[in-house]
Amino acid sequence: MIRVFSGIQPSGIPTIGNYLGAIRNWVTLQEGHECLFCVVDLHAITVFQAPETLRAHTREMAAAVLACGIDPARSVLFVQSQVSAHARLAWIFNCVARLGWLNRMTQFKDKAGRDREAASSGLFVYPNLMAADIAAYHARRVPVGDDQRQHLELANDIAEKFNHDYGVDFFPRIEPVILGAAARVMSLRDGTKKMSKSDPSDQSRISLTDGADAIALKIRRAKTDPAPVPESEAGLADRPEARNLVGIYAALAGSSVEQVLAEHGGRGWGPFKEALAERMVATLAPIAAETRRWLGDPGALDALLHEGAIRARAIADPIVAEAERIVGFLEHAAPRAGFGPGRAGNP
Ligand code: AQP
Repeated sequence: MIRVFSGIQPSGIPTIGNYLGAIRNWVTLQEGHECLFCVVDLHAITVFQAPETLRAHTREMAAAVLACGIDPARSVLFVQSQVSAHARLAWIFNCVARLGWLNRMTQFKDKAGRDREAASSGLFVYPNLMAADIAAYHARRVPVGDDQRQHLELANDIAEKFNHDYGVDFFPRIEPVILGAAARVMSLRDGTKKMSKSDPSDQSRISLTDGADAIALKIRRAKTDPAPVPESEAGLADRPEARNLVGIYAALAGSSVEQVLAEHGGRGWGPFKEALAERMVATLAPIAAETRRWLGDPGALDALLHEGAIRARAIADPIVAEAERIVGFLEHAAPRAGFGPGRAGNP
């Protein structure tokens, strides 16, 4: 079975962008693939997170992913910091990737903003950690939103350079899986900017836990232009906000943009937004209820994540140990009897 890996940062409550661009495709890929899904907290701290908030968001993200339909009996769901192989391989990849490659990454430029000198060095090498996340499992398919395409190209460059520098054929090429009409959902306030869970404006996004009233209000206030809903796709040219709302509708309805425009074209945005909000509530209400149910039992959630980390380690540890051997590191010592935290004088 082909192995699939994907991750999501616990940097806030997941948005409808995360759902339509990534998580919904994860659910489909469970059929016929061996899947690993990871809450990537090491990535989240590339931008400061208050510790208690990070812990809460990590559980909320895991609960939301389960609520969306990830089945822990079929897929491995775990938290990145609980599997040390990610950080070990990321260091090796920091030494393989070239600064020039990282300088071309548009996400760093977007996230660092104008004051790049103040960004963390972790944010700059974020793509190397992402490459390590995937390579540590020899995963071949990675379902992501369109915004991650550039990082996945870089991950292939890193794997290829590792293989070339060390004269091996160890890390396989990976294939991005970018699916659907809403592979890039844009902000409700600015159709040229990606919808993000960490955007300072709550009005810019629909969160998976938003209730019916909040959804209706945010959609009603979503930016549009004065022209009505167009009757064909050509009428969406140079209208980023209109394209975004129609794209979200199509993704939720499981239809094409042309079909949506055939149904709604020529009408005003008022009735269109009402229909869009209705579809969104129908999709998100069961997800929000199931997320709350998981969050009501944090013990069960933590146990499920620990079990996931054990299963993930069983795959990643031998692969990363082999990468370390290829690089020239000495083998890890097996634990010796009598040594360990229980004995005075030993760490
Ligand atoms: N707006 C989006 N449209 C479609 N897909 C999206 N994804 C994110 N935003 C959109 C996809 O969701 C997956 C998880 O993303 P992530 O949490 O690892 O990081 P991100 O891409 O930086 O997502 P956010 O929501 O913008 O997080 P913050 O605010 O923390 O930066 C990825 O597959 C991504 O493509």
